Amino acid sequence: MVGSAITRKLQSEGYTNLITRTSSELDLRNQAAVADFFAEEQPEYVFLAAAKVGGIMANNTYRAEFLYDNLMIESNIIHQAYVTGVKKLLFLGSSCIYPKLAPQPLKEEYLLSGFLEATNEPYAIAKITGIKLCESYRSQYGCNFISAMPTNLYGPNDNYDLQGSHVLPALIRKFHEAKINDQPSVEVWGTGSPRREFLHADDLADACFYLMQHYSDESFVNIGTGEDVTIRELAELVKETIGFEGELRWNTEKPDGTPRKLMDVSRLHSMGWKHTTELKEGIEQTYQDFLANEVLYVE
Ligand code: GFB
Repeated sequence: MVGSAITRKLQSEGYTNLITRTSSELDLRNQAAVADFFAEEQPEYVFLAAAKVGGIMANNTYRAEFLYDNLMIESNIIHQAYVTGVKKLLFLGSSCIYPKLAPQPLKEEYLLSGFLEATNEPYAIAKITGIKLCESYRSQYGCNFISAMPTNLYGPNDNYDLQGSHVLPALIRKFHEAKINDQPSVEVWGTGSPRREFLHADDLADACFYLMQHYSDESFVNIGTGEDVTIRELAELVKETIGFEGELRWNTEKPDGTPRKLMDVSRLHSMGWKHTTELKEGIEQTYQDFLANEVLYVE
């Protein structure tokens, strides 16, 4: 989802010499394969969006994979970017790097000030390592490697697998299927009280492009909207957008995860960047994209 959004953004800005690989073409966990790729292609600018990602259940179930895959991907790419003299690299982390009970909104300086949320601790540790790799290659070797921490994302090419996905695509699929199958209710996980912030992938891509052009400091930067909703409010919004008229059934056997993770985006705003797609409009667009690609997304 993020890689394709960044590619669309670069193409719309007129860039043509884009070097991309799918995971089946290049296994980024393989050190030798990544070294060969960098030596051969010699990229000048690197957007490091590749990662093993998923929603709360995937993170909590595949804990070893979320740690190992992400550590390998980041280490291989960041090291080879240094070896081959990449001019600039942008590493993308996640809002789950912050302590579970950090004050809200989350300021960049709260990193490593408390315990992490248990359901995604391995993923968070890998993403914190990515930040530290960028900082360390900058301080030891003078590499222009920067990091950005996006909030929860959604948009075209999201993962709609109900066990592995994040909440927004899961709700789109569930309400859509319940509507067309005339089901009386939809199961929603947890209590509905956690709060989450959602950013459209195209806004994220725009922010990444902006940072690549305008930002070259050591400290990482939050990317978000600065606004959040409860999962209950989100579910009502998706339900209304799709036009499902049945009930919500809250399954409290499923985890809530962290109670809130609202980004403090004042650093990014002070640099002159702000998101453009509001949540309601973004959900409408994403539902249209889901309808157009349903066969592809839920096969
Ligand atoms: O999006 P999500 O899976 O991840 O879940 P996190 C957000 C909230 O939505 C949780 C609830 O409170 C879920 O219990 N929820 C309700 C659902 N219904 C559903 C459903 O059908 N599917 C899903 N998936 N959730 C992830 C982290 O945390 O966020 C990652 O695990 C990463 O590490 C990512 O940081 C951005 O927001 O809780």
